[in-house]
Amino acid sequence: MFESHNVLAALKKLNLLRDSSEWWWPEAQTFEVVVGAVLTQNTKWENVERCLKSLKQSGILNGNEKSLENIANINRDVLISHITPSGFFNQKSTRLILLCQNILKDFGGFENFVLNTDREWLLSQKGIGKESADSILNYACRRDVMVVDKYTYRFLCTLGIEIPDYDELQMWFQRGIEENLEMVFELYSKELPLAQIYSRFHGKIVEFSKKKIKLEL
Ligand code: 39A
Repeated sequence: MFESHNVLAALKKLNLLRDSSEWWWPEAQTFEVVVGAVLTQNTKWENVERCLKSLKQSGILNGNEKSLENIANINRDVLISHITPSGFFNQKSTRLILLCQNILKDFGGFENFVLNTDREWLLSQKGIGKESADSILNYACRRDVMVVDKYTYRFLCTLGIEIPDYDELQMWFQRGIEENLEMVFELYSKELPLAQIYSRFHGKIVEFSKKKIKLEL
């Protein structure tokens, strides 16, 4: 039987992230991840990219603390006009505005949110499920959690392991890495932060799934 570090080793040989950023998710560790995590629910990433581009061109997302306030205070119809390509825009606009208002109310700003939020707080927000919560925790807040989305579930199924429960699937991926960290560091020839190993592992799985090729373990 194989473990998740064997899967990482096989994926790593394919150089799937050669055109990606260090943490795979564009603008990782910024507020943009929070917006992307909500918009990417039930849609293709390419649609999310169109929305993010539109939000940036209008100055609503502008790479600093103001972005959070901009969305917390935006007129809903204006937000909808930018996020229509992501689908479910009525729901997503309401949820994104409320999420940003609650971040401001409970944390005062994005920096404090990054340091002090947790999975429980995120899951208590309307429209934030485990996948979105973990995307925010890992890609925005650098926490040691691996996102296990539908790509991850289906990918592991193709390798003969079916784990339908989100938390169990996440545990399978994380345990194989955490219990074999020395081997994982050797793969990278250096000690990457665990959070970044998870970011890149998840990114590799998504990129691999888009290619529809077979993995040789
Ligand atoms: N499905 C996806 C993605 N595909 C992605 N990227 C490419 C960069 N992100 C960040 C999230 N979900």
